[in-house]
Amino acid sequence: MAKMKRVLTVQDISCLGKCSLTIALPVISALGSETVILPTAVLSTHTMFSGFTCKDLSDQIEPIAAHWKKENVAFDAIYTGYLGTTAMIDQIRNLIRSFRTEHTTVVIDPVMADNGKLYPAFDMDYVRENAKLCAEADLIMPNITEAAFMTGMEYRETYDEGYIKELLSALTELGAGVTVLTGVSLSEGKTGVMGYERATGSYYVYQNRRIDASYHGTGDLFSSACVGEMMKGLDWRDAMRIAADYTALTIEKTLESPDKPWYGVDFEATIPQLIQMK
Ligand code: PXL
Repeated sequence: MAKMKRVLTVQDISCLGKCSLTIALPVISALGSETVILPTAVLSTHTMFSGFTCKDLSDQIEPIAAHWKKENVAFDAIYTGYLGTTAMIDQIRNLIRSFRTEHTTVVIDPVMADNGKLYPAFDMDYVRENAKLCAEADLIMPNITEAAFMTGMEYRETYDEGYIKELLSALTELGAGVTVLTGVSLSEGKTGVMGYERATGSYYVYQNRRIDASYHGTGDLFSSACVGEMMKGLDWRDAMRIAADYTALTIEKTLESPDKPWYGVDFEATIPQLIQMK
């Protein structure tokens, strides 16, 4: 049996709300990797609820990292998501530099915006810091809104492949070897991803059925599934394809739920299928 991979995922923990760590930990674990977590903040809920509490954990990052160093801990992947503050981004850059080896895959999902708007806690300083952080990554996976903010390009709701290629080219300038744009819809009734690999100059497009529903945490679900699949040894293109299929299936399953949860998807119900996906 191959040695188990170890992933460090760095994101907030929203106690209620099915996003960030409450998705990354079960999904990556289910795909067979040891999942080490580093919570950047503890929130009562994700930020789409009103009145959420938030305790920033920036004073914990360095002592935790120092302890891991003492224990000689190493990671096969470091995957970051929602971080919370510009100061936190700076700390996480140091953490990545301190723990990455030539065998570590660094995946950055610059979680900060969707549907043309920044999430409540963020401003343009946060955008600029995230754009700088992308230089540390082997692979980045922003959505179109995050890509537009980070590159200064116009955000468009209707677009063609030319616009997506321009965004990918501007994102590649941020420094990562592979850039994947999520939520890319290239024809009526379809949605998926489009990626670009700097080393080969090649594009990858995957389009799936588009389900007319918008759920919180689906970006985190997609990214976590990608990371988990890549740790199984899959090429990034296959990982994206499976993650897109899993996300679509999970949204469909959630729509069938009698509870109609508005705040998150029923990914727990589709984990058995994820494990079988090829
Ligand atoms: O799913 C992204 C996300 C993660 N963490 C928190 C959030 C959000 C999106 O709003 O609020 C706290």
